[in-house]
Amino acid sequence: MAPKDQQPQRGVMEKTRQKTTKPSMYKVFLLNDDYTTMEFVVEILERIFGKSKVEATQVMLHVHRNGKGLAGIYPRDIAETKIAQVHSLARDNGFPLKCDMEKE
Ligand code: TYC
Repeated sequence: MAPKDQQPQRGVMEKTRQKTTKPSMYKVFLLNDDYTTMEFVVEILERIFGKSKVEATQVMLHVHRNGKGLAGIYPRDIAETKIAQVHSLARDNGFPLKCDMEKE
């Protein structure tokens, strides 16, 4: 038998292990179109994405001018739910507003 100080230690956790993993995050983008009103897009950004009126207006104008803009960054299931809410509200109001998501 090897001397005690050369034997492997048993039952001792040497390092604390990270048990949790961070969820992958997804960017949700609003897409421009020619028919959805600016007011409706601002309302969506306030109601669904929690933006202030000022922020919502800035994002809406960015989308209007550049074709696409960031509405928020969320874990996958929350991003998917927000997109479904936007599409449903847009459809109900007769607007073709679309959004999509992309892994961060
Ligand atoms: N381009 C639209 C208009 O001129 C406004 C708009 C902005 C539509 C952002 C969609 O995601 C959008 N009425």
